[in-house]
Amino acid sequence: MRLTWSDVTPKPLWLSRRQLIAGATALAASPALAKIEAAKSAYSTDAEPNSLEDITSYNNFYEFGTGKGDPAEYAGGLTVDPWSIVIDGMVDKPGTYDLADVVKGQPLEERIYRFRCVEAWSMVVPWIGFQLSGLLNRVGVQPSAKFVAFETLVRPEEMPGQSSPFIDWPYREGLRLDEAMHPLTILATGLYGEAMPKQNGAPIRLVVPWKYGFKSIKSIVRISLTDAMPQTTWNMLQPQEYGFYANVNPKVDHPRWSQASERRIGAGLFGGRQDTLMFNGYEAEVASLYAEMDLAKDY
Ligand SMILES: Nc1nc2c(c(=O)[nH]1)N[C@H]1C(S)=C(S)[C@@H](COP(=O)(O)O)O[C@H]1N2
Ligand SMILES: [Mo]
Repeated sequence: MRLTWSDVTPKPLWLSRRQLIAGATALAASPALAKIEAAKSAYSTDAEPNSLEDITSYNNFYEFGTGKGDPAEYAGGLTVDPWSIVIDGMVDKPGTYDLADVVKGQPLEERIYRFRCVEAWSMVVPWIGFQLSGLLNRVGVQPSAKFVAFETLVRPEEMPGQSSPFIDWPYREGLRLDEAMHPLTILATGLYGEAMPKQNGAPIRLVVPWKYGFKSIKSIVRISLTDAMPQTTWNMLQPQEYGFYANVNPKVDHPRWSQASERRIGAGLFGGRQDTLMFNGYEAEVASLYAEMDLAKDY
């Protein structure tokens, strides 16, 4: 039997100290914080999840600034309700879907996944979400479609980082269709059994656990089916350093640093370094997707 975070982690360990002290009454009083009921998944790792504090205080979300603490500091002002997603391109049922409609009928699962950033740090996150394939099947992917493109919200009034032209907003990502349909690929609407924290990409974000973290685009407002490889934010910025595929690969170094090992956030100053695994440890599940490719070339 697989264990969920609540089985393995006493609540005081994953609730941050700050929340325990300042938020105990607010937490108990808020009906919005009702636990999301989700089934356990065979795709979960047995590794110990990071604390809620780690997961919500050390973030990359450039819409709120480039510092690891900026998302936690500035994302609180983001309006996530109402929220809708445009689904367009090569689909049978294009349209603007309310978030409730996107999620409707999709079985929510807890997926405890390893998460590996291209910057060589990593975490283990107990996501709540559903398979992207479920949504794509519902809207009907046409035979001509070969890729899925994603875009994040553009709302500079609420996203202070968007006043910087460093990135050509919106933040963009993309997957090949078979990658998008893979059962490990999820749209996550929460973590630790509750709605997605804003700094982690509320109200809905992609999670592709065998790829570097930048592929897992946050706060999605558009999903487009297309026959051409989509433009993706980091590839547009630095094509020599960040490819379209961005599969975690300890044997293909970033031009400026090694990818052979990673620092597990929260694991302590000396104990936190560990070997990076091929496809972030999901090789058995996904290697067949890339059988024909030279992974050093198609990085
Ligand atoms: N829209 C958007 N999505 C994004 C990013 C971003 O800056 N903007 N950063 C990416 C990077 S580099 C990483 S490592 C992960 C971080 O996710 P986390 O903060 O939930 O750990 O989000 C990814 N998704
Ligand atoms: Mo990242």
